[in-house]
Amino acid sequence: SVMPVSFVTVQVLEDGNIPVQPFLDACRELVPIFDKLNSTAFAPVKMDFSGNIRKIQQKQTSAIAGGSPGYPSLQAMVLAEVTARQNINSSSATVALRWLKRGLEFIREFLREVCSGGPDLSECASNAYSRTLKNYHGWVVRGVFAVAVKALPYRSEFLRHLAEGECDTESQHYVHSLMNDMEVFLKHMNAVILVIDDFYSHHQLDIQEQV
Ligand code: EIS
Repeated sequence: SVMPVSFVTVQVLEDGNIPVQPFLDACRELVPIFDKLNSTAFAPVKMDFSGNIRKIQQKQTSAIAGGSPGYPSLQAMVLAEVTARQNINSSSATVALRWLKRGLEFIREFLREVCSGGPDLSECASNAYSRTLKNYHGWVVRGVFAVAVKALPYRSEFLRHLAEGECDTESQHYVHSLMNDMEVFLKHMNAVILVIDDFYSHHQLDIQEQV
């Protein structure tokens, strides 16, 4: 495999539950890829995405520190908050996972655009944005996006960043393996996102407000 990111290891149990730790680890693995875009324009996005991960991690870590085995799944964590009426609270895992899901939806759509061959990454990102995060953003945040999108590198440079080590993005073989890996990755990532999305819809937790 040429691509390090592995949502492939995130389990969705037979009952549809998603264990917390492998999910958080997979999300965290995405951050260095965006780090390599190496631009201050991506700093707010990275902070937000990492902040969501950190918040959910803290909730799990403190449950374990308190002597419990921890939440068996993301859904159990959210439902515990809903039951305790803590889900509206801005410091809740329910809010953090809602935004993390939206970030993942954006990344999924972006990588799908890249996979289907879009040569212009700004266009890939804009298309992905229109289908996902844009709906939840007011004009100020849309402006932040417009700035970030201009800082995206060329496609070949981005593909080189996805690789584990040295590689040759001019090589057909390399690009072909990368696209294969990415498709496998996307398939797994999508399965996880759909489960979380259904869960949020089912419990009416997917609030449509704009930030
Ligand atoms: C949420 O933020 C917090 O996430 C949440 C809680 O505080 C809640 C309270 O209302 O607010 O305002 C944020 C929103 N988050 C709401 C916006 C942040 C800046 C987004 C700028 C728009 C740029 C979009 C994409 C940029 C193009 C990048 C192209 C790259 C190819 C390193 C990983 C990279 C991830 C990339 C995409 C993830 C974007 C996530 C944005 C989410 C968002 O809209 S809580 O915090 O509950 O944890 O405390």
